[in-house]
Amino acid sequence: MNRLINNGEIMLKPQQNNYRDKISLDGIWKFKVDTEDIGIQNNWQLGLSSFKQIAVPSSWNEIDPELSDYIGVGWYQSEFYVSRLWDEKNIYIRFASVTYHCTLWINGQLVGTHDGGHLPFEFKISEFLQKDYSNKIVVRVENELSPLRVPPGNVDTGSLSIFMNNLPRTNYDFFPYAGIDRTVTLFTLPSEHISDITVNTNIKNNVGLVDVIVNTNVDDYSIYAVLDDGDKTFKSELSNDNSLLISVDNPNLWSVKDPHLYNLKIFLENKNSIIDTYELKIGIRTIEVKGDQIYLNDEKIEFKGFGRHEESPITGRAQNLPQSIMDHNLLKWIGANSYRTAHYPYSEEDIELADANGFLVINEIPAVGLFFDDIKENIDIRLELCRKQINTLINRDKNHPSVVMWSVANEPFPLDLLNRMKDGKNGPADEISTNFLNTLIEDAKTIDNSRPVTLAAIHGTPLDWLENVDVILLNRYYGWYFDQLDLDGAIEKLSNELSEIHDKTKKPIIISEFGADTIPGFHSVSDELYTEEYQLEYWKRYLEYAKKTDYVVGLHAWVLADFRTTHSTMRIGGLNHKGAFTRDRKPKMSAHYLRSEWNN
Ligand code: BDP
Repeated sequence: MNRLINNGEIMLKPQQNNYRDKISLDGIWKFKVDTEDIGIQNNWQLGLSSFKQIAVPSSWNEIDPELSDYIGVGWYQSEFYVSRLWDEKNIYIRFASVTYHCTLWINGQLVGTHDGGHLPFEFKISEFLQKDYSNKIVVRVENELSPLRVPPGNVDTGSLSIFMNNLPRTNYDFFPYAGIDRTVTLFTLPSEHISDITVNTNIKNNVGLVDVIVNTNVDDYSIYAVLDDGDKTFKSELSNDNSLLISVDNPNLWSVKDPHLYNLKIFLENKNSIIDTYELKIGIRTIEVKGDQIYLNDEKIEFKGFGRHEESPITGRAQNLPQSIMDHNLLKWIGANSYRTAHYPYSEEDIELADANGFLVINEIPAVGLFFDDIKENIDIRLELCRKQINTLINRDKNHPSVVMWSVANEPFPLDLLNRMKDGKNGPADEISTNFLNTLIEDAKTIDNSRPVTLAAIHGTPLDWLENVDVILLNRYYGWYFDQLDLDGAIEKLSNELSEIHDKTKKPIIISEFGADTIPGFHSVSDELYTEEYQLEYWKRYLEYAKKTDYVVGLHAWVLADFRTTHSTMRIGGLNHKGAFTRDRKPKMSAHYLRSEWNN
C-alpha cells in the first residue's frame, strides 16, 4: 500500500510556478454517515449510492443538526479530471488536515491511511489515476475518542475529565470536531525537485545572514537563491552542496512593529538548466532567551495577547480564511502582539497572516490532555504520536518568522493531580512522565535549535518537568477555579507561587492562560462570578501584577473568543465563556479594557 510518503516529514506546501502546478479539490462533496461502521464491508469505497452534501473543508458537526455530537465514521466522495498537461507528471494529493483517522481510495483502489488532525499529509497518486474518464475519490474519516490517540479521549483515570463528566468524553476542554477540515490539493512535482528548504537567519554588525539548506532528490545538481524585497535583490553564490548563504547589508528586520518580509527564491539546476524553483516569504530576525528575559533582534520583548481557538460557528474547527483575518484584525485592534495556537497547529494560512501582521506565535502540537496514570505500553504509544506531531509541525512551520517558540504540550496531568492542585505543592514527578516530556523537548531542540521550547503547565505541575524548557508557560486560574471572588488573595497566591518558581528556575515566565467565564450581558454592581465586571477586574489585577514583575515577560489572556466545547455542568450552553469576545466576535467590556492597556 502507498502509505504516508515519509513518517512525519511533510513536503513543501504546494505551489504553482514554471515547474510545479496545483489545483484545489475544495468544494461540495458527497457525504454519508456510517454509524454502524459497515461501509468497508459494503464496498462504499467504490462509490456512495445515497448521500447528503458536505463542504470541504468543514467540520461536519456544525452544519448538520443530526451530526452535532457525532464523532464516528463519515464517508466523502468527489470526482476530478486531470488535464493532459499533467501527463508524465508526478501527481500528489495533499490534505492540509483531516480529523482524526483518514483512509483514501481513488478509483476503488486503496491509496493509504493517516492518523491525526491539524497537520498536513500527502500521497503520491499518479499510478491510481485514469485518463479520459473522471477519477473517483472516496475518503473515510473517523474521529472516535481513544486514550491511545493524541489528543486522548475516553480516559478513565488520572485526569480532570472524570470530574467534569463531559460529553463527548474528551480529555480536554474543546469540542472534538470531525471531518476533512482543511483544504485538499492535487499537485505536481518535477521528477527531480527541491524536496525541503530550511532557512535560519542571524544578524551580525548590521548584516543579515540568511542561511539556507536545500534538500533535493537529485545526485548531481547546483543551487542558488535570490532574495528580494521589491527594492533590492541579493543573490547567493552557486553551490554544489546543499547550503547557501546570503548576506544582506542594512537588513530590514522582521519585528512586531515592522514585520518586513523578503521573497526568497531557490533555483535548482542540472547541467546548467533550471529544473525546479520554489519561493517563500522569510523574515530576518533573531529570537533568544537570555537569563529570565526574551529578546527579539536583541531587544527585550514582552508578549501581550491570547490563547486562541481556531473555531467559529458554522465552520467549526475547519479552515475559515475570513475568520482568520477577522481574528488577526481583532488582535491588532486590541493591541496584542502575540498568540498561542492553543491547543493544536493552526492552518498554514493563519501563520502566514502572523508573518505579515507581526504576531509572535507560540506554536503548539495537539498534545493536550496527556495523562500518565496508565501502563507503560500505552504511554509509549502516545509518546510516539507526539514525537511524530512535533516532527511534522516543525517541518511545516520552521521557516515562518512569526513562529518564535514551540510548545510541546498543554497541561500534561501529573500523577495525583487533584491533591497537587489542592495543596499547591509541586513535588517531584515520576520518571516515566518526566522522560516523556523531556523526550519531546529534546526532539524539538534537535530538529530546530533556533527557537526556544516550552510547554504550558497546569497548577501543580512538578518543577522537574520545567527543567529543560527555555521559557516557562503557566496556566493559572487563581480568582476563578481557586479563590473565587477573592482577587486580593488570588494575586497574592499567584505572586508567591511565581516568585518561588522563578527563584528555583531563573527562567522567563509567561502566564499563558488566566481567565474567568463571562456571560455577555451579565452585570452586577457587587462582585459576582460570570459578570463582565468580574472578568474585567480579574484581568486588570493580573495585568497590574505582571507590570511590576520583571520576570513575567508575557501575558496571554484565556481566551480570545468564546468557543464550543463538550457538554458539562461546567460549560453553560456547551461553550467556554472566557472570551474577551463572544463566539461571534462581539467585544465584552474587558476587551475595551485590554485595548486601552495594550495600546498604551
Ligand atoms: C485550561 C486549559 C484550557 C481550558 C481552560 C479553562 O488549558 O484548554 O479551556 O483551562 O478551563 O486548563 O477554561
